[in-house]
Amino acid sequence: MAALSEPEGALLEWAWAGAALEGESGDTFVVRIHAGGAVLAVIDGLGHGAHAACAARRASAIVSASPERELGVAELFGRCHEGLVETRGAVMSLASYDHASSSLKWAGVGNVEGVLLRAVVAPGFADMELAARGGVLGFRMPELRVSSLPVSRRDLLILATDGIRGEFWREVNRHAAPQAIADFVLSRFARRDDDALVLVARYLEAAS
Ligand SMILES: [Mn+2]
Repeated sequence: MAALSEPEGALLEWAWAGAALEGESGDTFVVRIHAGGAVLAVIDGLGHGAHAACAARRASAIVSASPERELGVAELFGRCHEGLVETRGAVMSLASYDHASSSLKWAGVGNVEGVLLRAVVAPGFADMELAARGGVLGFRMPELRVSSLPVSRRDLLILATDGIRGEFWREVNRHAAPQAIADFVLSRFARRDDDALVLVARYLEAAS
């Protein structure tokens, strides 16, 4: 599907791939670059079809439209939970890069998988899987667990809904172009009994 990448000098290069089971996908994503960093989220509206898409769109609108000073990870989850009360509900994993400290905070509610694959694996810079909490935004908000990690140039973040089989990241070529990775993951690991979406972002911290 659509190829979207940021130009040279950007904080991130990123791409996504997705497929709907039928009609409109209940999976969606947000990439929001702002002055201090970037917020990325992948959202899966419960079930599939129009009601799932409606819930996912509402969460994505909240993350996209929140004022910049209110982009804290816990705040965003709280606002999505409140905003989704009248919907079918959604699960979400979200990562927030802070450019000044070269760090990333991430958290998940429900089963959107997140992995951080290091460009160079070193002490303190191991590959990481996001420890998401069980729950559904709009219905049951767990106590959020926000983790903070240092990030290095060219580290790769991948967020994928449960329409993608969970072991996908073990077979990814972490040095490939984001669109090539997204297309590979979708074509090889989509379960084909659910909507599927994968978002791939490489951190391009400005060389100093
Ligand atoms: Mn799903």
